[in-house]
Amino acid sequence: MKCSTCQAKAAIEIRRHNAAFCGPCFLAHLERQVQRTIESEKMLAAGERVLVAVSGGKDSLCLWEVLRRLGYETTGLHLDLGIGDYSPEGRKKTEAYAEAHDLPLQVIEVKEETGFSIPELAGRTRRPPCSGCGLSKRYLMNRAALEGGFPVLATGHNLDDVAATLLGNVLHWQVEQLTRMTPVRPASHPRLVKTVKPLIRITEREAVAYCLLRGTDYHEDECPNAAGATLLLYKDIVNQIEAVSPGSKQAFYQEFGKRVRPHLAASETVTLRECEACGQATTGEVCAYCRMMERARQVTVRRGRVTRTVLEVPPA
Ligand code: Q46
Ligand code: ZN
Repeated sequence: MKCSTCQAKAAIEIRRHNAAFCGPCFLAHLERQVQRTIESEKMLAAGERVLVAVSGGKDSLCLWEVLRRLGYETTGLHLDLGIGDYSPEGRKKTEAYAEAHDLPLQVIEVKEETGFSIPELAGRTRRPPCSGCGLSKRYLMNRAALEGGFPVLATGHNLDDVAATLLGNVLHWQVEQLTRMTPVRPASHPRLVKTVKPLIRITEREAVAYCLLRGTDYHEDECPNAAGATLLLYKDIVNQIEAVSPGSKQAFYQEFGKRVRPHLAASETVTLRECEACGQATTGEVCAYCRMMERARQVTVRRGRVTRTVLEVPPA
């Protein structure tokens, strides 16, 4: 198989584009794809400071490397979730990358910030780890971006992520979530930072190939809490369809954006206000994060026949 661009021996085939590339042409192709996404979706303006959420995995390090090469002024943001052996390794890879390229990096230790690691938070609130983790990540990343004066936060969600999420939301007709499935979430409130997903046209396999060809060392392990997640099942189903019908994955997500989402967005009428506890944007009086943390700090004390719920850990 030959490279579609230079006719050298191809290293990777991309069936949905009906193309194959040698190493250097693939790197240029992927960076071009990301730049086109950024421009067509108006994700980043020239000279804008970008906060990049980096876990240390293939997608986020691929994103950071591409943005760095495209000339954007980036700062990394790593959340140390305190998950067993998984978190230290991701943090190590992120710090090594930042140091190697002399890039600024902010690390937030969730336990230090909130009083609980993600597993402790799950135990305290009796919610699945991913539920508290997702909410904490969104909240802490938004707050870090606001406090650091960043106009935009970039995350490494790729085509596999968004196509699988779309399938899940369609299967259950989660209309509210479908409405929010946009490559760009604008800053619809002064306490919300614009978020963008520049890798939505890049698959997981391509992010891996990019990191390997660029020599970017990433954390290969998945979070232990991801095992058995329904999102993995949806990814598998989408990949099975893609294998027999190349291009379906991208078309599924892109056509949703063109044909369906505009109708949903038109009906979106959410009024945001400031959380009475923390000042972040919310639809109710107190935001979901503050309510979750309040629950985590409470313990139930039983004395004789009397049961009381008391605040055990003071607010951070
Ligand atoms: S890190 Fe957190 Fe993920 Fe681990 S606990 Fe779940 S949400 S799986 S992207
Ligand atoms: Zn709050």
